[in-house]
Formats: sequence, structure tokens, C-alpha cells
Amino acid sequence: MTKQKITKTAVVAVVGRPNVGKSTLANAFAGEKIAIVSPKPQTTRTRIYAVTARNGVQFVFVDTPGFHTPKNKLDEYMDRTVKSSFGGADAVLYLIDRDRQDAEMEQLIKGSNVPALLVINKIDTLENKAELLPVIEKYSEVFEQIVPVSAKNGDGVEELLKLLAAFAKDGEALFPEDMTTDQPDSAVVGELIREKLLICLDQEIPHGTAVEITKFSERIDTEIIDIEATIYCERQSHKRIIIGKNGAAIKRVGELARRDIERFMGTKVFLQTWVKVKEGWRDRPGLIKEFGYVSDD
Ligand SMILES: Nc1nc2c(ncn2[C@@H]2O[C@H](COP(=O)(O)OP(=O)(O)O)[C@@H](O)[C@H]2O)c(=O)[nH]1
Ligand SMILES: [Mg+2]
Repeated sequence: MTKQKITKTAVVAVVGRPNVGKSTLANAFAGEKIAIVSPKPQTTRTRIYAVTARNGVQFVFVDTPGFHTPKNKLDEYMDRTVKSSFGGADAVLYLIDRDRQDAEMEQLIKGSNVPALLVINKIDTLENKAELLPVIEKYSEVFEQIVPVSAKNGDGVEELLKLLAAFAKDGEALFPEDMTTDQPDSAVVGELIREKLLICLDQEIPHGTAVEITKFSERIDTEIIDIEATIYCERQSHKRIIIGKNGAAIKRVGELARRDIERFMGTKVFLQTWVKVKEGWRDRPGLIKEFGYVSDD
């Protein structure tokens, strides 16, 4: 396939309540898993770019943490990240999960002068497309364009890209054309481990974890990549649960993560993990920063 030279770019912020599928949509745009996904709120902590191109237009999607009321300093950081994602965007996608509304977010969108499209996600879960009609009717006064999609199976995603091309501005590519995200490989790998913690552990525990990649190196003679990761948690009791009986829990997390990491890196991976306690790190600005949650505004 010959690639068309990039002559236009569109920066598109993706916003909405936790769990509506913003990160799943970012992955659909990128064409691979660059943003982690889970049924739990507050899965996404940082701003992540998903990059793709069609017909000479490079799209840069800004995936954001969900919009929610901050409970600690990490939350405050996440909240700032959402609000600042509007700045510099050519368009905003306001994602909803069928019928759930968010009055605060709608105010924010109305108050900004960036064009906004309403995207209704998870249409694969509808029994009948007609169920969408009342939702579309309700929103048609606020949004000129309403696009139903399934981020999970890709329905409607190409149509959405076509609509977004109208907001592109003349300019050279913002990212190298083979890039699908601005995140370094080690950052994606750390996130994939955190995703498995979210999936395997109950309620509050995974929300208090952070993952630091301490080794990421390719062996010289083979294609194998050696990765060492430290999982930080907030309490000694959490550490015991994360490790599990005879290390069973951490082993499962490691195995699930390794599979995803191998798919992402395209090579065999050796993954070693450690668990350490950093009491109350989510309220300690120094540690928040150390774990990579750094504001860019
Ligand atoms: N059925 C269905 N589930 C989806 C779709 N998009 C996302 N999900 C699920 O919704 C949950 C939240 O997704 P995520 O992308 O993490 O949401 P975010 O918090 O807005 O980033 C996950 O369990 C996803 O698998 C979709 O199009 N269809
Ligand atoms: Mg997310």
C-alpha cells in the first residue's frame, strides 16, 4: 500500500464519563492496543495520543481520563488533564454510552469554541437501532453531528474519521507516520500490567497501584526482551493480596500481561515483577510525579 503524503492534520480530543469507551475508541483509531481498557472507572490516568492517517490527513486523538469529582491529588491531576485536552484541539468527540448524560461536561463543551460531535458508543449492545432515536432527538439541539459507533467492533469508526476530516487544518505530519501513539513502549508496557491488576483485583486495591518499569532491554543475540516491573501499592495488606497465596495472584497478572506485551512488541518477552508499598502515594505530589503523572500545562 502506498501511503499518501500527509498534508493536513486534525487534533481530536475524546472526552466523556468514565467507562463510556474512550480508550477502546482510541485503540480502534490506532489500530492496536495502546490504551488500556477495563470495566472499572478511572482506568485511564494520563493523556494518551492515538495516531492514524487516512487520505493524506493525520488524525491525533487525545484520550483522556474520565471526568469525575477529584478525591485525591492524583484525581486532581487527572481532572486537569481532561480540561486541558480542549486547548489546541480542532474538534472534540463527546462520547456517551447510549443514554447516560453528563451535565457538567455538556456545559464545558458549550463554553468552549471547539466544534463538538456527539458519539454514541456501544451500539453493538442494542437489540434494535430504533432505541437510539430518543437519544438522538434529545441531543440534536446541542450537537449538529451525532455519530453512533461500536468502538469494540469498529462499526461506524471509518464514517467518524470521514466526518472528522472536515476539521483538519493544512500542515505537515505532527508525528512520524509509522507511529500509533506518543507513548514510549515502556509506558504502554507498564499500563498493560496495570490493566491486568484492574482486571484481576477487587475494587479499591488496583486504584492504588502504580507500575514502574525498571528494566527494558533487548538481548543482543535473540529477539527476546527482558522486562522488570515494580508494582507499587498503598498498604502492606494490599501487597499481600496482590501477591496472593504462594504468589498465585501476581503470577496470573504477570502471565496475562506478558501475552499482551508480546503482542504489542511483536517479540517474546521475559517479565519479572516485584511488589512494593508506598504509603498513601496518591496524595504525595513527589511520588505522583515519580510514577509518571506529570502535567504538561
Ligand atoms: N459492548 C461494548 N463494550 C464496549 C465498547 N467500548 C468499550 N466497551 C467496554 O466498556 C468498558 C470501558 O471501556 P474503556 O475504553 O476503558 O472506557 P473509558 O473509561 O471511557 O476509557 C470496557 O469494559 C470495554 O470493553 C463497545 O463499543 N461495545
Ligand atoms: Mg480510558
